Amino acid sequence: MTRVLKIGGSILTDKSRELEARPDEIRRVAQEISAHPDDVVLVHGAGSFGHIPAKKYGLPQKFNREGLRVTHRSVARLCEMVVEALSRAGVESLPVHPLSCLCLKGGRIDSFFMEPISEMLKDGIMPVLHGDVAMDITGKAAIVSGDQLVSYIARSLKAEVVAIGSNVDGVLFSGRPLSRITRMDLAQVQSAIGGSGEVDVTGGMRGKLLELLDLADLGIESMIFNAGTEGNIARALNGEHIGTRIGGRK
Ligand code: IP8
Repeated sequence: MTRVLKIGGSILTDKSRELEARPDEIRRVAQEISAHPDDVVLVHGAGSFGHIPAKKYGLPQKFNREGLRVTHRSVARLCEMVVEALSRAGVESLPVHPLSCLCLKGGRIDSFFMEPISEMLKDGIMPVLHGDVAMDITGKAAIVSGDQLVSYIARSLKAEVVAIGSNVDGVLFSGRPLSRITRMDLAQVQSAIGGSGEVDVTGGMRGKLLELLDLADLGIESMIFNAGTEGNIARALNGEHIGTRIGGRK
């Protein structure tokens, strides 16, 4: 059973301070993942390691070579912390940097060399990807969000569990998490669904939802849940329904 799990940068970092990791949370997340480590592709958000430098250098609107280097190296450092924490929790994982294995076209993934990911899974290694900067064949360079990665990887591996862990209880409507949302509900709830409260260059909750609705159009259900609540990550990996389900039938 292939599972694609994303842990938001708001869990792993303090999104209001550049390069401010939350080591205790990184450790807890790694511990929870270690309860169900098989066939999991892990994607993590960039948090303050990506969004703050990206904003500072005007990415993705402005092409800036230094900005690309600084932002990539910064998110790669966060990825290293996650891999290290997984290793301490007894999970063998390897970093897979999107910048080095995919190309965008107009901000969307156009080609993605996925073989290393499939081979790692076959060999019992958890691939760890992250939101990153990436080269774009139409616009020099852009940003690929962890949410877009989740959607692409889930589609390509025909994942059975697809879960995005954020710092809220799901897609909130009038302050409460919706139990399920389909494309038919979008018009009704769209205006109530926000971006992110913090610096966020990839669209916050709205961005997540649109990626996952595209996946639902292909018949792959997913969920958005609160990864800050202890036990939820293990539950999500176990296939339990928590937070908001995206797609499927009412
Ligand atoms: O945190 C953003 O990825 P996300 C990537 O998954 C960068 O939206 C570099 C800001």
